[in-house]
Amino acid sequence: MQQEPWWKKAVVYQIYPKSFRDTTGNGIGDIRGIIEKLDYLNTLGVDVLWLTPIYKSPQKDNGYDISDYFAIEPEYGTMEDFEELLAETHKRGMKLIMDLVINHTSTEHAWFKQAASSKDNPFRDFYIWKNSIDGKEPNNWLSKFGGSAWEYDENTEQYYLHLFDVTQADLNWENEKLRREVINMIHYWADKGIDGFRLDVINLISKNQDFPNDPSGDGRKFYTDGPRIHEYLHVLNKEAFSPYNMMTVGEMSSTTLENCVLYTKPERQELDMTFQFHHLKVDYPNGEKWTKAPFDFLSLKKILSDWQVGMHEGGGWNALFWCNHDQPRVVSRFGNDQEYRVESAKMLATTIHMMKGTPYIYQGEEIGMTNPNFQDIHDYRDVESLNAYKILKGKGKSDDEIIAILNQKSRDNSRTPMHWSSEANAGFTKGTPWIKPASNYREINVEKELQETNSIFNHYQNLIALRKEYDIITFGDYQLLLDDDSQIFAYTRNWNGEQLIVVNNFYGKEATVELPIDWKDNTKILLSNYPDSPNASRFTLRPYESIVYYVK
Ligand code: TEU
Repeated sequence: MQQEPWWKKAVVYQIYPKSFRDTTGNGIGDIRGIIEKLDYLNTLGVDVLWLTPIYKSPQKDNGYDISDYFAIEPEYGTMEDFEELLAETHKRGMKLIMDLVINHTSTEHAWFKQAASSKDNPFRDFYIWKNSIDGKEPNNWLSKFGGSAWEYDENTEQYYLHLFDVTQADLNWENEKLRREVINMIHYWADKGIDGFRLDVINLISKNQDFPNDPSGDGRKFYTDGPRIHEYLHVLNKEAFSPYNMMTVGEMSSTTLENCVLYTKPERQELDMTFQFHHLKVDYPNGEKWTKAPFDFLSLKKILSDWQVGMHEGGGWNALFWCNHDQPRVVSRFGNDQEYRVESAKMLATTIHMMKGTPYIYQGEEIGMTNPNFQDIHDYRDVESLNAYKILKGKGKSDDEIIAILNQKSRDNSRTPMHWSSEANAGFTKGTPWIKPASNYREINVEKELQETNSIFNHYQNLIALRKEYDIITFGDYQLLLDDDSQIFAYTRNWNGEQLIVVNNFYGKEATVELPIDWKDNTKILLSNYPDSPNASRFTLRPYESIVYYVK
């Protein structure tokens, strides 16, 4: 058998440095805070750390607006701190990947300042500039953060494109010089010894060069998985990723299964794996995020299952996740963050970790952190949430209605400080935190989790340890069971005559289950979230009960 790449058996932990651990007292997490917690991460058992952007940035979008790719944001520390972090991570047998944000830069970046200075500046073509049409924007494309995707520049009398915030100008990938600069920049970080990259909204970098109007939509069909995306990724792979044997995971906005197979099929040499978000839109009725809505459980099962089967059959590879810095806390979203917080957090962890792909854990997920339920708009910090507030206000919604929506949907739900202890500010900072911690940190924190034997943390440790022990978790193929059951998410994994049977109750009420399986006497329970779970093909599951069976 051909040797499988190491990252197929790995578990990744995502760190949002701003909210992880502050060692200086300025209220903002920093690199030295990550170094301080490396032993904790090692105890959890993760293999790879992914840092969201720590490059120099005006922080309009918390670092996704980069003004210098070669410098560390002073709020987070120095290049020496970073080098120490990398060395200390490697010393503990873990790897480190960074965020690569190359769809756009901050408008504070030297390239943009040059580009905006005059139409004939040599950097003008690093960005996308268009004339107005009939005195208006060049087309009707919308920014993902609300409003037009075009901003008028008075000085040069043209518009520039920004698919995100107005301070995040889209780069012009048609320009060979820009592509060369990006490759040089990747070499710089690769030469420092980092182990790979998470590529931010990478499937948006190639735009339809006609920049057509989109009467029936917001323009996304003209730049999502765009015309030259596969070519660009192949070149990045050949010239930058492969020579350094880097691990790569692409964040794919509104992508398709077909494209993700193409992005990750090894022989095409593009990326190693992809994040897709369709399973995290099951609480966006008719595609609308900014509304309070329950989640559609049958769609959740179907979407995840289609991707399990489709990526397997197509020879691609999934990144598995519930949470990141753009998503609400999963226990508040698909579980129960009150009475069954512990049970449902464990159940959700098992559901995703037993699937085929590389799992990602977002800081705080491993202790069951919840949405903070901020009641005051002034507690919110996120640019997208604050824009949504203005837009919803403009549509006549009351503050109470908007707060209820943000409580469910805001990206700040996952950006509150990590709960280290029951000390002030959850042990995150001795100063004033840049965003308030959730008020439940005295009950939910790392210190407490580490003292308990059946903690959520412990459950994540077990899941990681099982992945190391049982190759079927990495390689087995996936089959959904009980497709139409509106309460149970059950599936099997099969490999080399072995079988895993994973059964999860997604609700706070009991469920009687009859598995369409020929039950074998030697079936054993590998993991469950209740003591004395049943071992049979017909049984009653308790609220949020979750069981993994193994048979050979
Ligand atoms: O996110 C891209 C993205 O499309 C989202 O998940 C985004 O937050 C969502 O569409 C808003 O509704 C990435 C980063 O993860 C995010 O933090 C950045 O703000 C964004 O790119 C721009 O760099």
